Amino acid sequence: MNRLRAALTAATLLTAGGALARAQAVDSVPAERLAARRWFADAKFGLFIHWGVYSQLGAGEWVMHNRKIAVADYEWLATTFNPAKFDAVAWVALAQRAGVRYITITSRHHDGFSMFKTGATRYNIADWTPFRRDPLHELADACHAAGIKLFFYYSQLDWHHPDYWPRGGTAWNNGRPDQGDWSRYLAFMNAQLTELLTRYGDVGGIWFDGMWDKPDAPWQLDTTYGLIHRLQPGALVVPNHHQRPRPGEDVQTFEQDLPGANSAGFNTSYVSGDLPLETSLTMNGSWGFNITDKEFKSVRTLVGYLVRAAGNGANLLLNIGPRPDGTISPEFTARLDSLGAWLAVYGTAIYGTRRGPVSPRGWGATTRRGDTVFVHVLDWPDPLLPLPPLGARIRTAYLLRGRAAVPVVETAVGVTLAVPPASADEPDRVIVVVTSGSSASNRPGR
Ligand code: FHN
Repeated sequence: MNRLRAALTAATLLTAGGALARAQAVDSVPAERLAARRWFADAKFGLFIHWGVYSQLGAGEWVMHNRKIAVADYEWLATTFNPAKFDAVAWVALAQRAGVRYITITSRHHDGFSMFKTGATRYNIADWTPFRRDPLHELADACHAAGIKLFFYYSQLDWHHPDYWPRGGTAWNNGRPDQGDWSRYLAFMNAQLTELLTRYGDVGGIWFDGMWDKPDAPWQLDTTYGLIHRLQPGALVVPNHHQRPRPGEDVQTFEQDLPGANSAGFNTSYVSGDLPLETSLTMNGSWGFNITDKEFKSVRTLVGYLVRAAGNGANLLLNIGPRPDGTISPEFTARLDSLGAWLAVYGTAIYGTRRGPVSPRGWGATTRRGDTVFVHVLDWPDPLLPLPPLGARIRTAYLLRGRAAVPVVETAVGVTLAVPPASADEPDRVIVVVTSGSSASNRPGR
């Protein structure tokens, strides 16, 4: 409690004092955070969870905005939220079966409703709803017991808080007063972040979203990032602002796109060469629970994303939208179980790897660990696969599944591998190529 009080005082001071805030600016990165970045780059697979009051309407997490729901009506909706079947241990058991190394869950989305007990507002799940429990606390306990890291998604954009003023690009007339105090809003956010970083044990990091709603507002990021890194020196700042990374940020994350791609229309083409990378992806077309969205990606497609993310040096943060009663629909659980079964066999070619010597191609991708290169053949109809030189002589090559030797022809201009025929039960034919040495770096993102 003393730790919390001290931290809250520090948060207030930091918010008030620009000079002190600048002194806290993160220019040099301490060893603990560098180690956390390496851990993150090794992890490769995370589970994203979008869950909140909006889940009740079964129309995604933007339903308040999309249906232009007034604050007063949404507040009433929140009083009925009672996810009695929520079972943190079961959620984490599913995550373990899937083979994810971390979970990132919405602590507060754009609707402004806090999914944790907070002293900063009564508009939170423990004080506002009949549920009364703090699901994030239960989830944190279950994650710690299972050795899975927990990250908190935190929306900077808020459709409910009166002090989110002036409003941003997504605003509509929802019954809030046309006035507010921005510095009070920043203090509110910093107080909540302080709670998240002092009451839930070790936290993997904070995953920010929504700054794009007011890109030019004085967000005082140095203050907030400094606060996070001071409270938990190993916690990572993951900003989903779709821009080039700034000082104090630890991961470059891309939404619905692999690093550098921009099919979603808002990702930057800049890809950091120093920071770990991440791609967040919906399993169907929605983040929050959407009862009519049945456009689920196949297991083969999801394996392809995981492999291509790793081939780009990135993690895959794969999303589920649990139901309002706390259960998880079978479309999600079945796919996660299948990915876990796939990783049980092929995980060595994913976890702890960096991107390989051949950048991702139409046929697949390469990853590497030390002197071993993993050639992931996702889509190639022919029995021979030509590659550019791998940067070191080849000592041996074999199939990951079954260990059968793979014939290789190595010349001055490249390498040709014999590829086994494609089969329905093997979305990724992985060839393990052991080379005579590697000068490849183990840096995150590389
Ligand atoms: O608006 C959000 C959206 O609801 C969701 O949370 C995704 C997750 O990457 N991010 C935002 C859009 O950038």
